[in-house]
Amino acid sequence: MARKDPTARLVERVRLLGEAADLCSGRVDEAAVAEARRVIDQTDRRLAVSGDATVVALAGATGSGKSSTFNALSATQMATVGVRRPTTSHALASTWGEDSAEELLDWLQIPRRHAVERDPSMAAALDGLVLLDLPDHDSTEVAHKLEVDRLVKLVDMLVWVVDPQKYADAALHDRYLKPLAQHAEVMMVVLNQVDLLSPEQRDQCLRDLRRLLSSEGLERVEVMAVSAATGEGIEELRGRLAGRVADKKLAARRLAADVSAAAETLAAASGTAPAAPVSRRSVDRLNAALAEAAGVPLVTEAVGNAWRLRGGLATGWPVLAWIAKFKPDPLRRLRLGQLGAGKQQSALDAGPVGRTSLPSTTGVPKARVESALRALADEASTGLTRGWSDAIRTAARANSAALPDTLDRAVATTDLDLDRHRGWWQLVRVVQWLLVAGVVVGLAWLGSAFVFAYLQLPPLPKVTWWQLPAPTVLTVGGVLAGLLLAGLSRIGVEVGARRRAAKARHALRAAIAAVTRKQVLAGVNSEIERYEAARGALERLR
Ligand SMILES: Nc1nc2c(ncn2[C@@H]2O[C@H](COP(=O)(O)OP(=O)(O)OP(=O)(O)O)[C@@H](O)[C@H]2O)c(=O)[nH]1
Ligand SMILES: [Mg+2]
Repeated sequence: MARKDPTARLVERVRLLGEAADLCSGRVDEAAVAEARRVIDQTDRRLAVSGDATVVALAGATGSGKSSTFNALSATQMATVGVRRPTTSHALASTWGEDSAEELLDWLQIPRRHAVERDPSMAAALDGLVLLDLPDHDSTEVAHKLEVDRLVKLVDMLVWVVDPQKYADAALHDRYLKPLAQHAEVMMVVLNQVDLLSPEQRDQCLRDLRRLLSSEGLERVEVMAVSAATGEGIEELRGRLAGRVADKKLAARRLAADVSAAAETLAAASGTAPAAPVSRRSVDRLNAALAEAAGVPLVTEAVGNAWRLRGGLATGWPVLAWIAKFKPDPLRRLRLGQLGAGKQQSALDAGPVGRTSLPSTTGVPKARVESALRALADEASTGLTRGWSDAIRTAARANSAALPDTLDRAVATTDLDLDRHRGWWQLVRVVQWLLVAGVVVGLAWLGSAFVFAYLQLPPLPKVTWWQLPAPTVLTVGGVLAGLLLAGLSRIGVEVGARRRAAKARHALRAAIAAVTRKQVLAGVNSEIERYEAARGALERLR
């Protein structure tokens, strides 16, 4: 309902208060939240229909004189008063006051409307009144009844217009009055056409009507006698309506005050200090503690050592390198990346990832994680009220039970990038084996020369390279070159090992930072955002 008046503001304020109450729920003193909700509920109910306009409907049986009363009250001939029954088939509206009730009437779906010129006798007393002339509720026309039933639920006040013949009609009492007994405060019964009665008959009639209403639990309903034809009692009826209009305006003002008070209470309970975002330092500290707890130093060392071992095996002098075969591979021992097994899986995806054999987090690293978590939560909740800081602490630790497993999974699924950068190992290996072959050929050659000499056979033809005998060059040179190549390769492997270790550390740290973001920071930040949203809403309400 967007009437361009203080009501629209009130509606917006109620919305903000509702938003704040929802956000504060569970984080702030429940009494303050409950009070805000109570005020919202009450205001909503009052505002739902009409803001601070007062919608009064004239309802009743056909021919009771609703349209005549409507005309009398609005001093117009807007409504058709007919002899043929029923006469009125669509609701009709008259509005009083400066504020446009267009949207309200659109919402009520009443296309026929009329703005009443200011009534000099009442001055501004009726400003805000929206008077409806309804069709008859006991109509032979089903549509009339539906229209009445629809509007009865929406209006602020119902004025039941009855006539001396049909005031006790069961259709009215059983279908409307009795079921609406809870709403006695917002109903009125007007006995019309009293000009047709003698004073005694009138008293008799009113007494009877009151008795009937009392028997239905409606003793508090106002009863009046009027005559739309002569104008008797109309002024008094207007006076009563003016009273209702004033009540509603007063109520709207009081509601506005209630909303402010509830907002104030909620703001005090929730806190007004801005929340500090989590600092880079706290996050770094937590990441470092988690990296240690997850065994990142252990893994990076193993990466370096595994590279050295594997590089040594591939590029070392084959005659000696086989000894290294008996050394266990440090990464396989941790059940981590094997060369050639590049894995790219998110640490948070559930999936069959075997646990690593890294030692589980206990003792000092665990205590360090705890304290880093606590420091981060403390920092994020500085200056906040108890409920909010508790919520932030809870959020920071929400996933801490699963944290060791999540971290282990993060480590296990990090691509340690051990597949690349080792093409040259194969080349060196081929050269090494060629050199070994050279040595074997040299040795065989020397051996056969020795056997030939021993058996005094003619010597083998002499081949010399660089003025040295070829078999000697092959044998000694092969060994020396193999050892030299192994030595040079070792330098290359060492450089690679350091680079791999550094890269693995980097990748593992990134994986752990992702775990921190999802498992810790997301919860903390959403709590901070929630606090800020509540604070923003309450700030705007002040
Ligand atoms: N004598 C007398 N006749 C009245 C009075 N009020 C209304 N009437 C007459 O009663 C008849 C019905 O009046 P309406 O105002 O059309 O009644 P209604 O309740 O609007 O009827 P529907 O539109 O059919 O539901 C008309 O002939 C009016 O002239 C009154 O106070 N005194
Ligand atoms: Mg009518």
